[in-house]
Amino acid sequence: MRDLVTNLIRNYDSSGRYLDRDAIDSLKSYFETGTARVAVATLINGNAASIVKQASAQLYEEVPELLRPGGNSYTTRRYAACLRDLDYYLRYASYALVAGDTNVLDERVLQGLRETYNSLGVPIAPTVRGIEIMKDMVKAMATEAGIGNIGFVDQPFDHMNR
Ligand code: CYC
Repeated sequence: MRDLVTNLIRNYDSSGRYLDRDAIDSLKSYFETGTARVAVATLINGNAASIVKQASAQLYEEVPELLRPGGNSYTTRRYAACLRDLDYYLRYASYALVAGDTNVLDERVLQGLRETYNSLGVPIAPTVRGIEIMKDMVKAMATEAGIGNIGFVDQPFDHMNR
């Protein structure tokens, strides 16, 4: 697991360089957004259950066949697995937001996931849509809470949806 600062120091150290202009700029923008990152993580923590619930409701409204016989969320077991997956994506997105780095997502979430989904027949497109709905909800909540400059919120969600 790496955050923006450790990742940057590790890169500069491996080539024995002092922090240059690029490094300083990137550190500056990270620290400038630090308080807002923590504020967004706090918003997510306090509203995770309702974000997952509303996002899944919207997803199933948009793609109702998921819930019908033959759909990948049909049966309570699969329905529950889908809510759990959305919750994983949201929780790990909150870690990556604070870290300012997507490495935690690669290591803990995305590794091998496509293969798992393919082998279980979990459809990727609605999963991507679910993550996008959660992103939009988090951004709307952050804006409503008066957290300015929330451009950094996109990064972890978009990274999972690559
Ligand atoms: C299953 N989701 C799984 C499985 C894994 C993950 C490993 C297979 C094992 C299991 O059923 O628990 C995902 N596990 C993760 C992730 C992590 C992890 C991300 C990192 C922390 O440890 N089905 C739909 C929706 C979508 C969905 C589109 C939700 C958005 O229709 C998800 N994932 C879904 C479903 C299953 C699943 C239904 C069960 C599939 C099955 O067993 O048939």
